Amino acid sequence: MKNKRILVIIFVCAALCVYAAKPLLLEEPTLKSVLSSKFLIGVALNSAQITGCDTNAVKIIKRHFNSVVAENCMKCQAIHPEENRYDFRLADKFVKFGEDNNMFIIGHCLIWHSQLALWFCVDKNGENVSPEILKTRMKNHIYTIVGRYKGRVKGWDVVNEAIMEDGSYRRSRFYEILGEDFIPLAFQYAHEADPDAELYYNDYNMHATGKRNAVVKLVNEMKTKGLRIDAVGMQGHLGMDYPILKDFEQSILAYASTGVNVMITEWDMSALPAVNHTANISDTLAYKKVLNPYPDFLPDSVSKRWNSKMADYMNLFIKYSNVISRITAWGVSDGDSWKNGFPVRGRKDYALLFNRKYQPKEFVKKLLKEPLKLDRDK
Ligand code: 9MR
Repeated sequence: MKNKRILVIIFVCAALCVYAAKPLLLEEPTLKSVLSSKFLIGVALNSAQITGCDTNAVKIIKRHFNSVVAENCMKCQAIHPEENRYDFRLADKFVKFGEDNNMFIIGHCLIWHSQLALWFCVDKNGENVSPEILKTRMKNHIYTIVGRYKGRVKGWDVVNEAIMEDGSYRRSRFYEILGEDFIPLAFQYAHEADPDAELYYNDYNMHATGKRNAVVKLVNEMKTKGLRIDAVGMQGHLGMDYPILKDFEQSILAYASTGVNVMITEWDMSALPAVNHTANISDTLAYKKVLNPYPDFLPDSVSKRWNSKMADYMNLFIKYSNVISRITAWGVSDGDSWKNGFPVRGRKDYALLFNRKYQPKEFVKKLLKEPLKLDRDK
């Protein structure tokens, strides 16, 4: 009898333990659970993820992120390859993916000199079209794409990479034909196409003083003209020794001073040394080693430094979460990163938040364990 009672007590205790442990398991921290009070945490999706082929990545995306951006499928070359032909197949799937998973969906990007369909700025003879024709083409392009996803895509990178580090305008065909006006015009068309959508200017090397001043001027001028601009996107393509954190911080403050939000878009950090194209190395093997120093794995010492630098940046973003409204990683796991082939084909990089086995990097693990208290681990 006594034994039976003990057995019952053990059974009840075990059941209670299982019951108590269950919610704990369910509530394991995720990036979005620890950061959602600070900012949106987003990720760029490639075609294997959008179509669901990369099931490991899809699990991570659904679990950790609450915002998505199209890495490539909304670029002009992909979505509008010919003047009278759009290809929405992948972009439609991308938007559906975001909606099905309750995510804040970002469209990237409407006007960009790169990945621009060949027809866009030229006539049959390859000569620049007139300002009027280019305006009409831009308007059709923006109205059609933004209009199609009206109310579903919540924010657009309207203009991408139009200003150089020294603050001058990039000599793109848009600039050649329309001068500085192409930027406000693009914002005007995007706003007309979806008055509720957020609109962003997005660029890289946004820590550079010349570019910083020019972008601040641009935003202020657009606001004076009464145009909608919601945020400046600072692409976060970082290296381990570049840029200087202080410069990046200065820029966050400068962009925020205009009254718009700041977004850290396209976040990644190359673990490889910067490529010095002028290096004079006569031995081919030595040259390959310099360009692709970690073809098998990232040594611990380098990995530690990488994690420490990424933690520094995450701490900076958290410090300014009153003005930073979104952080977006430019890919899920290291294998996805554009950095693997850049600037030299075939080199292996380790730039993202999850490794090639889809495991979180050390700084991410720490962040999940002790959110908002990332310490430097040198
Ligand atoms: O990551 C993107 C890569 O897959 C593409 O081949 C490349 C060209 O379209 O663009 C990469 O993304 C770029 C982004 O659209 C704009 N900022 C720079 C990014 C890295 O080149």
